[in-house]
Amino acid sequence: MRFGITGIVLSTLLLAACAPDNTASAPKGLQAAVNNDTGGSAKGDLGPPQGEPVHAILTSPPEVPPATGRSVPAKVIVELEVQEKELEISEGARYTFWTFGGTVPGSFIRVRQGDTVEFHLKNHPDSKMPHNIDLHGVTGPGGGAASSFTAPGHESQFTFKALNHGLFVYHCATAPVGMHIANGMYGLILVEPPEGLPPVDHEFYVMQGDFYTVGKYRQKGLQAFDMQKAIDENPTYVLFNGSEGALINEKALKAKTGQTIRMYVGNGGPNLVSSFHVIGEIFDRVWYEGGTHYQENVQTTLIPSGGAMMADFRVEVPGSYVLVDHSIFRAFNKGALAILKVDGEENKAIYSGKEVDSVYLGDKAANLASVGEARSAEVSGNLTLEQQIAAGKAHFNGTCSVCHQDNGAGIPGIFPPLAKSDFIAKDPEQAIHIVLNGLAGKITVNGKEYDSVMPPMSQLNNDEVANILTYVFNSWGNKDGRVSADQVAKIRAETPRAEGAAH
Ligand code: HEC
Ligand SMILES: [Cu+2]
Repeated sequence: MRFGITGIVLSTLLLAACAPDNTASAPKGLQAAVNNDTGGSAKGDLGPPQGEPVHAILTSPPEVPPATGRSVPAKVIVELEVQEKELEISEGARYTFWTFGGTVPGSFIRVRQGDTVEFHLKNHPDSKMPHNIDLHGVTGPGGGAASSFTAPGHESQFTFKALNHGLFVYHCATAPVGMHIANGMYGLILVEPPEGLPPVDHEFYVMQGDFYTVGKYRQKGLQAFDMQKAIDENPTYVLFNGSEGALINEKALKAKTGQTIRMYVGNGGPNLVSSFHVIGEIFDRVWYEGGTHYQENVQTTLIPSGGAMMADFRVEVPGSYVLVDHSIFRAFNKGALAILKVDGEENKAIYSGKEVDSVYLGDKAANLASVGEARSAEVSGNLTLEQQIAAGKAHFNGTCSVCHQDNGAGIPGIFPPLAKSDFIAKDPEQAIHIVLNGLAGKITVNGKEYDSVMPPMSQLNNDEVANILTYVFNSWGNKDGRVSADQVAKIRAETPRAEGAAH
């Protein structure tokens, strides 16, 4: 959509008229606005490409290619290969992603306004599907889609001039379009303004997407795409960078106190709008919708499906900052959570407190490798007690520990102990019921009365409940024992659950 010059000049004048005094340079500012902002795409035609053609550096997320550093338009050659790839979507759960460049999101592309981009799209010979690409940074019908339909083992080529600067989504637009996007076929292309962007210490590439599997959240093994869930807009996963584990633990984004950070954040959808937020930070600047203007001092910013934004902020105090979609069930129950780990000196004048706790990190604070290990062992029929305990511990921390504490001691008068619990000892199987269905009313544990409520935790799958309880039974002076996923499945099937409760 383009505005007429007059309309923009008028509205700019109106804005200038109501602007506070610190825009005293209004005539000059207005001049700049007319030149840079209202010329629209026509202004982005900075003439024919100059010099030798340049090969674009493409990066995998969360890396961002270096600034182009160019002051004249160039011919830029982009070579991108579509690969259909089975990757991990969650610990021990796999999914056949369709990717641009082997990753979800696809490779980051960086060019400068006025560049002439010669785009080569390859489709790997092992692909089962044809694919194409629609770049939102292209002016022309279909954004390149019509000229880039590419069968497996083929390559197609088209050329466009990057007329508008901004941060743009690209995606596959082959039918069924929704399915191609749901399988991970999207990425970002940054068209730098001619003068470049203000320099920062770190640039990161993060992209949200929603995923639809036949199996439940965190169900292990290879998961199939669920078309009906996708049509119903009821995702199993909402993820940053295509996997629950993409940006946590050793893969967390990293920075040092005092550094400036720019995040290029896109939303591939296919369905959901993102309420993007970083817990513990305020965005100093947000180039909302990836456009020309920035808003300042923003807590949460909306990123439309098929849209993007850039945000700058400076990290002042060390610790873990949690990136979330603040539609918050998506963060804690569908995976939309990532970590920015900041190291450096404390600054008690700014923040006195402790490292972000398990309430925000959940079991993602734990290394979930043991969970995947336990799962593969179970599939092969060789699950050992030690493996179950290790996996159970990872889930206990952040799931049960918020109330019962890491050491199982509970909190006197509020949360009963699981350590040396005579309540558990009396009837271990009862513990399965308690986890699945919750517990309310008066109970006595180790001679002390509790009269409180434990919420049902039936969102945990059978493996998780089995492993957590096996860990509890073999810890803190309890008298050992073992729970199997089959036992949990049986009890789950036997107990009726209220309508609307998790199954
Ligand atoms: C939100 C807080 C909370 C969470 C989370 C929680 N519990 Fe509980 N749990 C309670 C409370 C409160 C009770 C006592 C309920 C009552 O008074 O009837 C309880 C009771 C129990 C009991 C029986 C009493 C005892 O101490 O032996 C067991 C076993 C138990 N919880 C296990 C778990 C396990 C395993 C998890 C994690 C899957 C978990 N709980 C998560 C609050 C919680
Ligand atoms: Cu495709």
